[in-house]
Amino acid sequence: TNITVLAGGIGGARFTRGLLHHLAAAAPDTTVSVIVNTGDDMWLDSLRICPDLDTVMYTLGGGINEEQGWGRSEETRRTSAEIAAYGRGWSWFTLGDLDLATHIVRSDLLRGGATLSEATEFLCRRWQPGARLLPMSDQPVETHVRLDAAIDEHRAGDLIHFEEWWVRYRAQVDVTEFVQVGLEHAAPAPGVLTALTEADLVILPPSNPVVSVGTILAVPGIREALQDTAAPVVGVSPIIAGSAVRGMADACLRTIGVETAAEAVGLHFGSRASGGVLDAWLVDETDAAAVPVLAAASIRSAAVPLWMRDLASTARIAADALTLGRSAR
Ligand code: GDP
Ligand code: FO1
Ligand code: CA
Repeated sequence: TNITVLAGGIGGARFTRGLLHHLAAAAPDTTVSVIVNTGDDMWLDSLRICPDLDTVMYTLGGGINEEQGWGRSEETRRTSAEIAAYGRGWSWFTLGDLDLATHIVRSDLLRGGATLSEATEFLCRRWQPGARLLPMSDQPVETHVRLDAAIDEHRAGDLIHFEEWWVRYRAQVDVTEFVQVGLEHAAPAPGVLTALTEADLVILPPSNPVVSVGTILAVPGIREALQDTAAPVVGVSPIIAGSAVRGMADACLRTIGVETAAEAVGLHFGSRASGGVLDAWLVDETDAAAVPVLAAASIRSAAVPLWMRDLASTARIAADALTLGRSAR
C-alpha cells in the first residue's frame, strides 16, 4: 500500500510521525511518501534554509527540538553569537550550531549542482525518517506577503519574505496577499506526481491550509494530479473549535478571507466532486456540528479528538483518518 501526505512543518511532521507509528503495528508493508512545502525556503547569506523539510526530517528522524517544534535537540548557539560579534548574522532568525551543519551540507550540495531533491535524499540517508521525503519542487518557490502598512525599513505595498513576517513580526502586522515568487517557473519535483497518481490514499495532515498545503497545491500540476488520482483524498483539520491550536494560521486565513473554523477550511479545500481536492475531512469532536454541513457539500466527515498530545493520540488520529478516507470512495 502507498500513502502520500502533503505536509508543512510541525503539524505535518507530527501527524506523519503518528501515522508511521500506527502503520508499524497495523500495516508494516505500507510505503509513505511526504510531499513537503518548500515555499518557506530562503537564502540567508550563503545558506539555503528549508524549514519544513528540516522539521519533517528531524521529527521523523529523532533529531527535533520537541519543545520548540523546529530545529535540533540539544542545540547550542555559539556560532551565531560569534557571527554576531563580527556585527553580522541574522537578527530575527536563529540558526543553532547543529542546525547550521545541516545548512552548510545542503548549501554545499546545491552549489555543487545537486537538485533540492538530491540534497534532501542525501541528508535523509543520515536521518532515516522512515518515509520518502519529496520537496514539492526543485525550483525555488518562495512565499512572500504584501504589507498593508509601512514598518521598519519596509513601505506599504512591499513584498517581504513569509519567514520575516512570521518570525520577525509574529504575523502581527496586516498583509493583503500571499505571493509565491517563482511559481510560474516551478514544476513538481521528480516523484511528486507519481506519488499522487499511484497512491492508494492521499492525506492532507493538519498543516497550515494557506502557506503549507495551499502552496503545495499551487505548484502547477499538483492540484490537477490530486483531482485526477483514483485514491481517496482525506484531510485532517488544523483548526479546532475556531482556533489555530498552535501558531498564527488564523492570520493567514484572515488574509485570504476564510473563517478560522474547521468547516470553513474544509469547504475552502472543497469536494473533488465540485472541483476541489477533498473526498473527506476529519474534524475535532468539538466541531461535530460541521459534519452534516460538509456532507451536504459532498465531503464525508467525522468528528474525533484531533489534539496531537503525544505519539499514541497522534497515531489514533492517523488511524481515524485512514478509516474515514477509505470509506469515502
Ligand atoms: P509549520 O510549517 O511549522 O507552521 O507547520 P504546518 O503547516 O505543518 O502545521 C501548522 C498547523 O498545525 C498549525 O497552523 C495548526 O493549525 C496545526 N496544528 C498544530 N498542532 C495541532 C494539533 O495538535 N492538532 C491539530 N488538529 N492541528 C494542529
Ligand atoms: N521559527 C521562529 O519562530 N524563530 C526562529 O528563529 C526560527 C528559526 C528556524 C531555523 C530553522 C528552521 O528550520 C526553522 C526555524 N523556525 C524559526 C521555524 C519556522 O521557520 C517557522 O515556524 C515555519 O516555517 C512557519 O511555517
Ligand atoms: Ca512552514
